[in-house]
Amino acid sequence: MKLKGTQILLKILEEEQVEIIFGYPGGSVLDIYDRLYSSKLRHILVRHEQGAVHAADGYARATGKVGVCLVTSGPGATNTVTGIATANMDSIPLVVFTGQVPTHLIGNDAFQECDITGITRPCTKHNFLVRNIEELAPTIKEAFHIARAGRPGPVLVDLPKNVMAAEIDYDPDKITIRNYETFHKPFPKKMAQCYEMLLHAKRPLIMTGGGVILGKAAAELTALARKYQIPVTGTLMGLGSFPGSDPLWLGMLGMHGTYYANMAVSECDLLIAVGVRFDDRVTGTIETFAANAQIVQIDIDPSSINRNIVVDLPIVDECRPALQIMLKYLTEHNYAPDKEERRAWLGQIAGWKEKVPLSYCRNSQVIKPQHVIETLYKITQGNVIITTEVGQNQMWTAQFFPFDQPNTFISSGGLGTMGYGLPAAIGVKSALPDRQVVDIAGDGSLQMNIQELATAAQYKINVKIVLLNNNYLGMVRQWQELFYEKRYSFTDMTYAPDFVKLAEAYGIVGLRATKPEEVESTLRQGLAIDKPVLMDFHVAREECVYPMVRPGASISEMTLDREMIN
Ligand SMILES: Cc1ncc(C[n+]2csc(CCOP(=O)(O)OP(=O)(O)O)c2C)c(N)n1
Repeated sequence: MKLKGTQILLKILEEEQVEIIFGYPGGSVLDIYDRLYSSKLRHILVRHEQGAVHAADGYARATGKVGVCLVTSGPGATNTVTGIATANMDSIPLVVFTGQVPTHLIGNDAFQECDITGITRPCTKHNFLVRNIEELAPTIKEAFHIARAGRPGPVLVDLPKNVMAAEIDYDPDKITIRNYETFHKPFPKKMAQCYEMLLHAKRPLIMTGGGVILGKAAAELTALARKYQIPVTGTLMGLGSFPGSDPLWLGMLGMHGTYYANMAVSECDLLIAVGVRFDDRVTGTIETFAANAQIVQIDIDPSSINRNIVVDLPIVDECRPALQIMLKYLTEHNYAPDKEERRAWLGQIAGWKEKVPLSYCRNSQVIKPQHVIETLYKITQGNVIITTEVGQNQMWTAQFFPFDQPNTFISSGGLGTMGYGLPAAIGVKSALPDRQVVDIAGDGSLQMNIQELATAAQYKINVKIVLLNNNYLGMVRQWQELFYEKRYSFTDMTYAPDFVKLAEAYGIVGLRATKPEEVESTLRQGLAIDKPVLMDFHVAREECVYPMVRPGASISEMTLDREMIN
């Protein structure tokens, strides 16, 4: 059957079971958009191409499927770069289709031409420029395969206009692509080593990361920890991979980790790190990180092993089968922790928890941002998917909202992209319309992609925005307070829109709370409305996120708030 390039693209999207395309049209993709006009594929028109990529990324994080977006050449393509880099840093599977000028004009500085494969080479898992119609179908298939396979990531496919207008015989059965699957053998020797290490460990600790969520290994990790009573800490990306309300959970470690998680890492004698890459925000000074421990690291990506932290036992495998094999091995070999030793270790951790719990001033006259987050948890009982922006709002969410399920905390970890949360929430909610989806935002970040309120309004994507409005670029202000003698250089955001009026201008609902006693009622009201709602909480302006590990310090050296120390 002879088909045009545009038809082949849409056919393969259907074959790949793509449910939603997030996109924005332009000259180079007009033919594709014309096909979409009469297609059953669902397309959501965003208001900025960065929003399209973050929405596809939110969709992918919430569903575990590949997120898809479509944009035009030149500025449309360059506007996707931040979104692509965000997904790349957090290993999120995306396929980003960009229009391109016709092949004979490539290299001519043609109108809206840009070398997007060159630009995105360092921030994609892989990218392609489709040079002729013969390459089109296998390239698109391969793009989806690469996005998913092994450690996932974003793949860009650049589609010149003339290639999409050309025709070719299309037979899906004849498409062959390279196989990128990695094959894993069980590692009996390594399991024996791990067993020995556990047998000798008096103070074991599990550290869980984003790889556990991406690798769908949360159940196995939880089983391992619970069966052998091993306490668990996690990275920002790992939140939700172990139940946040389980007593074995110590919260996040690292720069804004809990006192007890950071102390446990520093004092443990065995660290089993699963699906983590030991980011510098997590480790603090490398030399002193888990200095008393032997380290086991399980990761699908060999390049993550021994890159930042040298480990004693590397296991290169997908997290799920690796943990399954480990559980089986430990069961078959009747591993059981020494009861006294384990009681002593959990007791030591309980002591740290009691000495320095996460806390804040609870009888303040102004709204504390932590209070808003805790109240959100109380009202929803955690039955909500949270996206965040970047900065203090993100850290307080990580600290004060216990995530019990994987894929419910959706945040830009590696790149730390302000402006991520709103479009990501739109992506999540469009995939899972029956779930409550809340973007916890800072006023600076929210303004970076505020235009996406129109997308939410147009498609009735009823996301809720909980704006922790401190009229500052709060996290940067915090660093200026602590390290630059309160010289608040260009972080005051007092000149801001009236967010309630702005919400109304976009056709959504705006609510405001200015006093602590209004927090709960505002949240209840906002969550109950069947429309997108922006809730503007005027919070304590100069609140800081604590604990804080100063840059260059060990994670056991934390700056604490006086409120925290019992
Ligand atoms: C696109 C982008 N630009 C700059 C930064 C640097 N940065 C990190 S946190 C932050 C402040 C965020 O302010 P806001 O969104 O108001 O959140 P708050 O910290 O007050 O909760 C800035 C500017 C960033 N992470 N991303």
